[in-house]
Amino acid sequence: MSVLIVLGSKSDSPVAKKAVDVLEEFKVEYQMTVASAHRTPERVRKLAQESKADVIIAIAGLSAALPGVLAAESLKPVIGVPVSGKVNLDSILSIVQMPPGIPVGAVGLDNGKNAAILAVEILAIKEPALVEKLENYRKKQAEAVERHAAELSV
Ligand code: RP5
Repeated sequence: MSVLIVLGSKSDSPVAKKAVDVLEEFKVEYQMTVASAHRTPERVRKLAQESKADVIIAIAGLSAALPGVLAAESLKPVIGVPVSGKVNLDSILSIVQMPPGIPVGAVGLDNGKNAAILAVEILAIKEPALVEKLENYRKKQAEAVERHAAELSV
């Protein structure tokens, strides 16, 4: 089981790093590449049609067509990550406002981390070992909040 991460541009790397960190923590296999819906439409089409990955994470800014085009060309679930820029709503709306029939699961601005966690949750449907890792992940997160509460509460 694996995840394909597609960046619309090399400049989206800091957001991709957040997704990669999570996938590595969960020891989930992934492939990563750059392909642009506008600058290299054929490359995007080929990737969508030929990828053996189970879930696709597509990271793009500006008029972020990449997640939608990957979703149009593939039956795999696509998670779109809008990248921030001068006008933050551009990429969010491009990803959220897909026409009915071709869905893209959207996470928050620059939130590569949530995209990867959601991808792991999708893979966990067929992979019980990942369910256990997700439970531990949530437990550690909750423990951190308890620690912070103990530190800061008055
Ligand atoms: C989008 O345009 C990319 O996903 C990136 O977020 C943005 C800017 O691209 P570059 O000009 O930095 O290559 O297609």
